[in-house]
Amino acid sequence: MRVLVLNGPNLNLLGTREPGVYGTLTLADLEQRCVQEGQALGLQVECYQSNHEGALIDQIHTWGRLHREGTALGVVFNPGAYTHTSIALHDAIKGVEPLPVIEVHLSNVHAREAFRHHSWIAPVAAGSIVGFGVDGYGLALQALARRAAGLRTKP
Ligand code: CA2
Repeated sequence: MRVLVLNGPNLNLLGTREPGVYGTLTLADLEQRCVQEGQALGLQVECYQSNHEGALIDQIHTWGRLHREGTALGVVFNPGAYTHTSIALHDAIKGVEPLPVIEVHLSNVHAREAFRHHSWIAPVAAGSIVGFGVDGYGLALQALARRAAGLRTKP
């Protein structure tokens, strides 16, 4: 089954600045790890990054259709700063329910500036994983694989 790892604005700069906050791995390293961890879980991971809100919305719509057709499991999504501003992304995710979208943040947004504490994505996400760096993406892939296998522990 296909899974999309979707990264939003400025995440193409990973590994070049702010290593204390975001780590030293580049986006290419992160994506390679996701593909490998996906393989171990039996998932076909595809990766996409954009600095443009509309391009991210288009991906959500496409993967909503693939999920309806039964070929896609879900999306692991780090919306970057759009997390805190984008009602359009909130609406896009709501518009393709029941596509499971797992929100991931490298940093612990709740331990940072107040403007990072609110997420427009969290209320429409299947769940959120924050503060575990690149490991968070692997945890999200595991969560999708477990859902697919019917192993999810219900809240
Ligand atoms: O912690 C995360 O993953 C964030 O989504 C990262 C966003 C930030 O706006 C969110 O509040 C939390 C920022 C991504 C920018 O990444 C950079 C990486 C290296 C150098 C500069 C920016």
